[in-house]
Amino acid sequence: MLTKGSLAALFVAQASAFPWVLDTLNRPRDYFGDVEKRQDTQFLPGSAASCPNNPNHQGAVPFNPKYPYCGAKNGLPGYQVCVNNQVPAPGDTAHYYVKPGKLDIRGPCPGINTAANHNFLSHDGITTFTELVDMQQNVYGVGYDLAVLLATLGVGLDGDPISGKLSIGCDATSRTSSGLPGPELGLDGHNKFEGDTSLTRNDYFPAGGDNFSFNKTLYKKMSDVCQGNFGRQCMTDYRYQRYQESLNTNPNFFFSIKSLLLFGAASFLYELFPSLGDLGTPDQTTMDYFFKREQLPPNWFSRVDPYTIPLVAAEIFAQYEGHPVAFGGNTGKTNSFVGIGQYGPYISNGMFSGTPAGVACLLYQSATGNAPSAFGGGSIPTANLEWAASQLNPIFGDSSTELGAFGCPLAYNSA
Ligand code: HEM
Ligand SMILES: *[C@@H]1O[C@H](CO)[C@@H](O)[C@H](O)[C@H]1NC(C)=O
Ligand SMILES: CC(=O)N[C@H]1CO[C@H](CO)[C@@H](O)[C@@H]1O
Repeated sequence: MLTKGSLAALFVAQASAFPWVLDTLNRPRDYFGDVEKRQDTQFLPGSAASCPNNPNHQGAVPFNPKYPYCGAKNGLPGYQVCVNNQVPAPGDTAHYYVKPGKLDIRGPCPGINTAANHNFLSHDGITTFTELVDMQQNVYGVGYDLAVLLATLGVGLDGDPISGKLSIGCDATSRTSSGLPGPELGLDGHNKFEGDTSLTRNDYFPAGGDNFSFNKTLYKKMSDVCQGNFGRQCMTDYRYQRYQESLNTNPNFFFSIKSLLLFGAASFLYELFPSLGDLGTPDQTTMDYFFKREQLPPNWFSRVDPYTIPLVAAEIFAQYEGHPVAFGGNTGKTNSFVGIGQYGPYISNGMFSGTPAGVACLLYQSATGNAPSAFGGGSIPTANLEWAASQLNPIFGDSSTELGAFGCPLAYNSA
């Protein structure tokens, strides 16, 4: 088991025995085993060849003033505080649950799949930046800042910033692309947004490329650990267990700064999924609705106070500090872990060494790619990263807000 203490010892030991261990930053991405080593990617799960195509693309249900939800439309900020917001609103039949068909794309994110099943996103699974920003606010009470960050990560890493389109699962480049070079893998794309040690999804390599399907066995394990309370403590413990499993069973395990997003996603179980969000109860029945049925529970209300970037950064920090783990990866064999040594003020001796503000800054860097390739940067086209910075710089650079006061160094900040 890697604990903070044993890891520090490991680093000291390795640093003397293998002086290269602490010098991973300038290594090519394939220094770690977990590169896109997909010999024949064409017919793998998630690939373009196996991706369903629904010719009947409808788009999300348009904004209707009769049912404003949290008031978000056209990708702009909604009310932010969202009182008495029942979703779907009684009578708003356009947002009632519709089971996905065989031609509809679904992917690794239960929050997004559920929203698509309720037509807050296009039901076929080809969505847009604007739909994502509106949906997160209106359905879940996500703050505008976090809604933009997550949508930017999705579209910037896995979609097309010019068309604004994103597949919520498999590679649907033929329908998302504006003509930019390169495939747009969708949310299934590995080590862009999706990564190893997910709560209920397999790691990529042991599963032959399917890291996005819901795995019932993992869900049962999580439920066994949580015992009806999917709160912060349980997420902290279960995420740690998942890390150890990946370390021990996945020769190509890779844990980058983007993996911090997985702690963020884990916080959604207790901050966003319960009726009334953080004021509600993260119980088994609620989780069954989101993970197994991908449907909003009956008589369900969104969170009231917005879930913002500072709040999610604090949750990520708290879970990480509960069981600190090293950044790095296995190098082609199980238990062959090599840590990433130093990174700015954020990572030292492979461990996160910053504050919640530092977490927020690393989230920013995950989206704008302002990070060395050993951290999972490097494979995203510059145009995408510049676009991401143009979306996020106004939010992270507004010094009148709590987030702006974190003073994250901004990328591509010529303005
Ligand atoms: C634009 C917004 C969003 C995008 C692009 C997005 C994308 C993703 C992706 C790619 C994953 C897979 C990560 C992995 O396991 O490797 C994921 C996981 C997850 N997402 Fe989202 N997400 C978004 C918003 C949300 C929201 C608003 C919620 C909750 C209301 C949510 C709940 C979750 C949960 C619980 C997981 C973990 C699933 C698991 O590990 O089994 N997401 N999301
Ligand atoms: C689900 O996860 C378990 C535990 O990692 C694994 O043994 C099993 O093969 C996975 N099931 C599928 C269908 O991939
Ligand atoms: C949970 C799940 O669907 N797992 C899949 C993992 O990937 C393998 C190989 O593609 C599939 O056979 C499994 O069904």
